Amino acid sequence: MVQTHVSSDHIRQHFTAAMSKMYREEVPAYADLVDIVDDVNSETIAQNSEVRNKIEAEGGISTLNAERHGAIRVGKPEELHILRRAFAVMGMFPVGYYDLSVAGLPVHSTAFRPIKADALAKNPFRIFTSLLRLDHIADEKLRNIAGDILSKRQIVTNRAIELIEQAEIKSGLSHSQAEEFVSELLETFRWHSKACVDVSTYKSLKDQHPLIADIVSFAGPHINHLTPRVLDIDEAQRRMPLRGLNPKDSIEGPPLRKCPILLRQTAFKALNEAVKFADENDEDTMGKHTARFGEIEQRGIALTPKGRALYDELLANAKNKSSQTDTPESKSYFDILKDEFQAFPDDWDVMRKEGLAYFYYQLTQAGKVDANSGGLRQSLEALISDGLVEAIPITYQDFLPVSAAGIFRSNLSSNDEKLYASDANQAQFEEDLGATVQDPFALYEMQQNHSIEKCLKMLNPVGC
Ligand code: OOG
Ligand code: NI
Repeated sequence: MVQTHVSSDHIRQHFTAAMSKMYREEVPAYADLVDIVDDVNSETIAQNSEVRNKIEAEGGISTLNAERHGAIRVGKPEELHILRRAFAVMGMFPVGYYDLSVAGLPVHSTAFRPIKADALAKNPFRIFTSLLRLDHIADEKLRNIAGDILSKRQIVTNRAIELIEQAEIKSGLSHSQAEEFVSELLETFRWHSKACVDVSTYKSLKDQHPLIADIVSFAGPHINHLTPRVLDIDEAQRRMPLRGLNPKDSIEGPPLRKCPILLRQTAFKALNEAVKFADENDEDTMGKHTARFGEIEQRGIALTPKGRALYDELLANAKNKSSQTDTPESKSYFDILKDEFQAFPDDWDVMRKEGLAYFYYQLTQAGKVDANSGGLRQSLEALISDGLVEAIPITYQDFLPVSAAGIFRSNLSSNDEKLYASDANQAQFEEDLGATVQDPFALYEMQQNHSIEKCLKMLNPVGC
């Protein structure tokens, strides 16, 4: 009998739910954040019928409430490599290269995520994955110690590796194998309250950089946050302190707009958690480690390289201005940001015509009627102004290095906002990964172009 495989989308959905349950149990403050998000989302839906219809069209409240992303940090190339294979079983592929050395962080990263529009619609769960750059540890002795510790660990269970191999050979997993795979893989991301280094090693790693201590001192890459989607991030940010959560000072990304762009995100700061070091055996001598937090996100339209350049420029201006004006009567960062972004058109049609953002084109009801009668020959713009074709914003599915750096920083108790010389090394990252990372812009552009071709073909059937 041929065994039927479950879809990779199904495995990803199952994995997302299992990670969510584990993390809510591990970090009760995260469960509180999820409660805030649920409240804000149901209130927003109740108050706004346009939002309600949109959410229903996207699959309803359970799709809305599934987590959108999480993040991990791995220590060596082999770990990145095996996780790339594990995520592929769940239809998650590396997209984008993020060089975080510009923010003084000794890591570079990618995001594993679904690629196709239908897979994203079912469950867009992404894992932002950072790889430690050992060569960024200046102290040679410490670099060798860290390398030595990392060389001894295996972060994926033997059974999970067997199941990954099975999935690769057979192009999928059966239902029971998929369940076993998810529960085995969960072990990789579980928290370890016992460190695998002694307290003095921990301290010297931390002195180099808190991120290095977080990556090297434990048996595995614990999930460090999960991020649900919230429909009103400003309101959720306001509510955090009311539930005893300590939010970071400002929301990362663009300001609030009528036509949302890219990604806005904020987090409650990482908790100071008790850990036991390898040389401690008495509860009283428990040490502390800061790693795990909770985040929320709200996404807008994907920008073209031109739109992204404008976004980067305006954001940099706002950051510069706010660091120069540090008097009590000076404007808040939020007001400066809002002022700067006046220069970014807040109108779908203008953004589209100026080539600032990506859109998905589809036939309107009238367009469908015309397609059946055939014979038209018009440009895309004419078809849009005649009401035969409509342009729908394509949602941004990726991350933003400046925002990511802000999220890292607020959770490492570091206020260092300096920019460092870039030390990007995508080629090395891809070699360690064992695959190339896909270019996010190319993915959005392809989606946009396919949709245009489809519309034109349906409306201009004669010879084009
Ligand atoms: C990852 C921070 C990046 C985001 O949402 O930008 C991130 C980390 O702290 O490991 O998750
Ligand atoms: Ni995040």
